[in-house]
This record gives sequence, C-alpha cells and structure tokens, in this order.
Amino acid sequence: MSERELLIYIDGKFYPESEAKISVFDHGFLYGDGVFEGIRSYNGVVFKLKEHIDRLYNSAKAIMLDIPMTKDEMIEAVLETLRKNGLKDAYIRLVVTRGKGDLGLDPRKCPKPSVIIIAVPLLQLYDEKVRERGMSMIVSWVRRDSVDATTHEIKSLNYLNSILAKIEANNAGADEAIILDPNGFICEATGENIFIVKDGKLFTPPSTSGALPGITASVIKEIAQKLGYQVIEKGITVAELYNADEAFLTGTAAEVMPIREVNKRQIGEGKMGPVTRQILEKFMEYTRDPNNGIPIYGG
Ligand code: PXG
Repeated sequence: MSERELLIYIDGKFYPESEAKISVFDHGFLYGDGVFEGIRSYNGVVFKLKEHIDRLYNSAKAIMLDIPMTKDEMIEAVLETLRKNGLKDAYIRLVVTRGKGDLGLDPRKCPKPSVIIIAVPLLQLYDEKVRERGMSMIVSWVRRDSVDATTHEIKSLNYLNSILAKIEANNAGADEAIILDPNGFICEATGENIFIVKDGKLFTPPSTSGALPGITASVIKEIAQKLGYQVIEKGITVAELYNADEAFLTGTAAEVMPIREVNKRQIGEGKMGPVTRQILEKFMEYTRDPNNGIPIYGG
C-alpha cells in the first residue's frame, strides 16, 4: 500500500478513512444494535465469502434488521471495497448497524440501517513463533450469555461479554481467555472456537453452548473428518481440557492456534501437537485453494 488513505464503504459510497463517519445517533454506537462479520482474503480470493454473507443475514434476521441490499449486492460491495483499495491479502470488517435514530432504544425510530465495509491490508496476523509455542489461556470469570439471552450465536455488535474476558486474560498476563457456557462447560474463546484432541479423537462444544457457529470451525471439522478423525460435539469440562492431549483455537484471525497452557496447567506437551500441526497444514492449503472463496479480480 502507498501512503494513500484507505477507502471505506458506507452505504454505497467510498470515503477516505479520515472522512468515513457515521452519526452519533446511530444505534450501533448508542446500543451495540447491529451485526458484523470478520472476513479474510488470501491472495486475491475472499475466503468463504458466501458463508460469511449468509451468517451476516442470519444474524440480521435474528435481531429483525432488514439489510437494505441483496446478498449478491453485498458480495459485490465487499469485492469493490477490496478493488478500490488494491488489496489481495486483507482483513475485512463488514458492519450493519440499525442506523440513525433518537436517544431512545426503540429500533422503529431507525428507518435505515447503515452498511459499512472496512478492508485493511493483512499479511500475517500471528508470528509463526507464537503459533509454534501456542497460547497461554485462562478461564474467564465472565460466562457466555445464554442461548435465551444475547447469545453469541448471533454475531452482534454486543461484544462486551468477550471484551470482559479479554481484560481478564490481559490482567493475568495470558494470551487469551476461555469462556464457559451458563452450565459451566467450555463454550469458546473471546473470538475463536475451541477443539480438544483426546485419544485420537476431536471434541468441540455443541451448538447448545451458545458459541458462534464458526466458519473456520466448520472447515476444520470437514478437514479433520477427511483426515480420518472422528469429530464429536459434546459438553467439555475444564478438567477435560486440562487433561487433553492437544487443544487449539480456530477463527478467521487465529486460523488454527495451539493452546499450550490453561490456568497454568500444561496442555499435552505444552506446544503444538502432531494432530494440530496436521490440521493446520491442511487448513493453510485449503485457504489457498481459489475454489474455497470468491475472487476479487475476476477469474
Ligand atoms: N467465536 C466468536 C465469538 C467470534 O467472534 C469466532 C468464534 C470464530 O468464527 P470464524 O467464523 O471467524 O471462524 C468468532 C469470530 C477479531 C476477530 O478482530 C474476531 C472474529 C473473527 C475475525 C476477527 O478479533 N471472530
């Protein structure tokens, strides 16, 4: 990228970053009333873009927010934002807010949702040394909202639940936090899903935990099964996590990230384990296959 400012998409127009602004009366700002997606492009191909757009519209439906564009128009807007910024490897943040209303919380006062697309250049988010070493984690005191509350199955702008857990991880000098579901089973990390490996099988929390249905996690399940591993969705306790052979996080940003310790208990060998490595390698291959996304520049 040159010194040129990034161009940000807001409601059909592009603005230089310094001029890209939304109203202080927007309910996304006032109440966290909106939905979002975090998406990545690898070498000119937006990874699983269709799946991310589907999830965005599912989140919007759950909060009764009518996105004022079709899914195809949304895909085109994402691609156009990447083209306008000349990006090939990028992190994309797609936000749909309830829009401008008054100071009351009634969404009927917000006639028009706003669509914002931010794309920034991204080469490598995590240093490979960090990945080899793995993450140190704590179990957060703050639990996931239950599935009959502001559930994280919906990717809403309400991330305070995760931010509180992240603050605890920061305070403890850990890299990340594990969040438990309301029944005390493992749910997910602040912005990543979790898998454990035990006796050659993979385990991950079920959808009833209220975790976000991760797009990376669904690819990982597919890859693991192709590699011959059984993938079992079940309630996982903290004690089971302590005694796992391996554990790792998955997410758009993290990709596949090993966990080396939890609350000072070493997990397995305390570094990337062989099953995690095998899955990580297949995942990186998968992200580089242009069939697994939508090309930015034709094709
Ligand atoms: N759980 C939660 C709560 C998330 O927010 C994931 C799991 C992983 O889902 P995907 O579909 O990405 O595999 C997420 C995703 C960030 C960031 O900037 C966060 C996410 C994605 C991208 C960037 O911290 N969260």
